[in-house]
Amino acid sequence: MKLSIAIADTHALPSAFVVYRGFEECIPKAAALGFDGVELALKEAGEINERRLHELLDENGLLVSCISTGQVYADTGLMFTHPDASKREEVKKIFRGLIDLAQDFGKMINIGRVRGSIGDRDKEEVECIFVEVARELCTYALKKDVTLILEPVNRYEIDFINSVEEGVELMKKIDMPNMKLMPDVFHMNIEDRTIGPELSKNIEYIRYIHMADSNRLAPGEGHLDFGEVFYHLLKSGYDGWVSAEILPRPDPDEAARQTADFLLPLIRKYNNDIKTVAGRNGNGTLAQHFGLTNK
Ligand code: LER
Ligand code: MN
Repeated sequence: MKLSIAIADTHALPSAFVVYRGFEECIPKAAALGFDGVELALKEAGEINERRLHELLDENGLLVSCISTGQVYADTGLMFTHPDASKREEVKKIFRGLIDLAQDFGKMINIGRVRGSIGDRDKEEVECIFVEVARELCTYALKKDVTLILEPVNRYEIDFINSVEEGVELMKKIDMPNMKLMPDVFHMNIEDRTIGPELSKNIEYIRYIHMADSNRLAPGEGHLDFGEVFYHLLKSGYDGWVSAEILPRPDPDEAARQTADFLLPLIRKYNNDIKTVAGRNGNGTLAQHFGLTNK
């Protein structure tokens, strides 16, 4: 398991939901705290100076974990399920550019609110459009070894694909090998019956996980049971990225530090033990594994 943190460049919209702003200043800071990678929040591929980003990542020994696309929606209002087909062509073009970029940076692109909402339309009609667009982009991305990761987002932000269960239904309908899920435990805390068991049950679809506490502060600053989350991930053998997508409070540096202080020791333990304990279901000693839970 590797740990990442959400970052945008200095010119990103105020609404970009990231901890850090500014690649030059913050990539070295993330490395110094012990993060393995950065999650890039972009609105289009042209924002990136690829050569300089490569240099910065190499100098600091960091990877790009994935490219996130909330700003595509926030900046342009474009969405996969836009009723106007010409607008759907525009969003597909932006995504093809991001897929090309992701070949070199992380090989994963998220689909969050850019999927669009149902509003007063028929749910099945919206779903059909979504499946068609997602399949087309997956077909393009497959040739480039890039995976699209769909993020269930809670009902207070969007009315389409709120829970992991709904995300899994869509995975089955899209039926492409490079279409996977990106659960966010903050949204799961609102929408799903459980967090750890739900992740474990659907692990075959899960390629990436957003971490934030119940109040969207750094893990450890709210009341989510991360011991339970890590326990179930360990049992199911999850070995992918987890990424801190939290409010930059009390300030970005402190939020990043709190995240590293809380998650890095857990992840060290996790990586030590995953080889020996993965797959051993129902072992009572695992329940206390992380010293945070007795569930
Ligand atoms: C995006 O990853 C997300 O979790 C959304 O809540 C941002 O609005
Ligand atoms: Mn998220």
